[in-house]
Amino acid sequence: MHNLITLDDFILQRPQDFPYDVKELSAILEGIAVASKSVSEDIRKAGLVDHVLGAQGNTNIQGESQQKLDVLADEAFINAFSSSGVICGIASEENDNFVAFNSERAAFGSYVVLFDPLDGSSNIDVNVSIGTIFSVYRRVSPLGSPVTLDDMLQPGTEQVMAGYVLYGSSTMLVYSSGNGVNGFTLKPSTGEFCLSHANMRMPENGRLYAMNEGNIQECEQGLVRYIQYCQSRENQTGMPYSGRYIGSLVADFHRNLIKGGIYIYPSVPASPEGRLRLLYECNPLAFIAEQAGGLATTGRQRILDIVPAQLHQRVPYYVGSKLMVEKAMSFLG
Ligand code: AHM
Ligand code: MG
Repeated sequence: MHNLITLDDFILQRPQDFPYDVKELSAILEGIAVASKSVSEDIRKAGLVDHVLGAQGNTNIQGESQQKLDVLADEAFINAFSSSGVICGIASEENDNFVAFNSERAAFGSYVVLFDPLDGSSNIDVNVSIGTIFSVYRRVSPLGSPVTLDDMLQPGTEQVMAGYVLYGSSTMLVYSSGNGVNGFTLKPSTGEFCLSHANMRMPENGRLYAMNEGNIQECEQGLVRYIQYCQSRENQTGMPYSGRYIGSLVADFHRNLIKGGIYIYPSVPASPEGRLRLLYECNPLAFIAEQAGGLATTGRQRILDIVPAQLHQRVPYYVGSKLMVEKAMSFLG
């Protein structure tokens, strides 16, 4: 292992990758790195200590049972963001409302961060990969004033940075500030994220599809026919595609980013708008997908063009290799 480039060095070597002050970008990523290392450590010792595994005993605003680790991760990221000096407020999947940071320094911060502190909660207790997803915007309210809901409800096209941390067999941070996608692996011996996946590109086509097929009989006919197409010899490979569903969006997305594939969470009767949240999950991964040459849509509309109406809004989600998403959309009509 020679000449590893750390995340800090990488940012400073490429100021042109960020349209605003690169020191601000650095401060935000530093917060993400610090919080994700602490979450990663908690995950690695889950099962050995009492405070990590299991349910917290609360439900979040979406009626989902919160896991202890959801809450620990939420607190770790909020602490890191509130002390960054450049972030004036956040919204998180685990909090009912957005949070304004009240210190004088934070009030003059130019950015808001929207995030899912721990995605794939149902996988926490069974030692399967989980992740953190984040999305960064410039505030639209005046500097020095309290952050507003309008700062949070911006379309995904306004993101200035987005990314995710995958707590997998290694811990990885993948982000884009609008000039390509780069991935960093946490080096356990030094505790630093080091460049491991430079200029990530999503293959234009693939032969992996990921969806919860337990729902297939309840899905619209176009999607049923697309899944049949994936399973047939009629597709471009002449062989059935492979189904791969981890049930952790970050892990399913990351695999498809590297190998090519499509991830689908459609409208189903129990969740007519799908399950995934536009602001915390769909927009940031759509930004990464597009920056890597992929596509993200509701099946009918580009995700990044949606003007959000609510913090916890959900949307159907088709994301992955460009030709696969286009093909799926052609079945939906
Ligand atoms: P979460 O943020 O509460 O963990 O929910 C999002 C997760 C995704 O990671 C995953 O792809 C999906 O929900 C799984 O849902 P299902 O169990 O319905 O397949
Ligand atoms: Mg989630």
